[in-house]
Amino acid sequence: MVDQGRRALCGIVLLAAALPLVGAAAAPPAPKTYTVIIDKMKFGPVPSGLHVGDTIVWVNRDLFRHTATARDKSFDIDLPAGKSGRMVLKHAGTVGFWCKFHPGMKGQLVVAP
Ligand SMILES: [Cu+2]
Repeated sequence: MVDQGRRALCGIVLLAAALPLVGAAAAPPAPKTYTVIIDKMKFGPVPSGLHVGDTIVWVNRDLFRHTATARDKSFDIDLPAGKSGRMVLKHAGTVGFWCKFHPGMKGQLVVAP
C-alpha cells in the first residue's frame, strides 16, 4: 500500500515537471517589441533573442535623418530627425543593416523562426 502510494506520487511529480516543457515546445513565443536607439551617429545595442513576429522600434535621437536599411532589402525604414519607425520581423535569418546616408552606421539582426 505504501509502495503504491509512493509510486503514484512519483508519477504525479514527473508529470508536473514535464508539463511546462511540453507547453514551451508547442507554443511559439509571444511576440515582443524591442527598441533600437540611434544616437550620436550610431545604432545602439541590437536585442538578442529576436523571433519572427517580434517588432523593432527604431528611435532616432539625432538631429540628422537616418535610415535602418537591410542589406538584403527586406526592410528600409526612413527615420527623420527625432522620429521613430517600427517594423515587424517577417523572416528568420541573419541580416545586416545600415544607414543609407551614413554607411559607417551599421549593425546586424539575428532572427530565429
Ligand atoms: Cu544615418
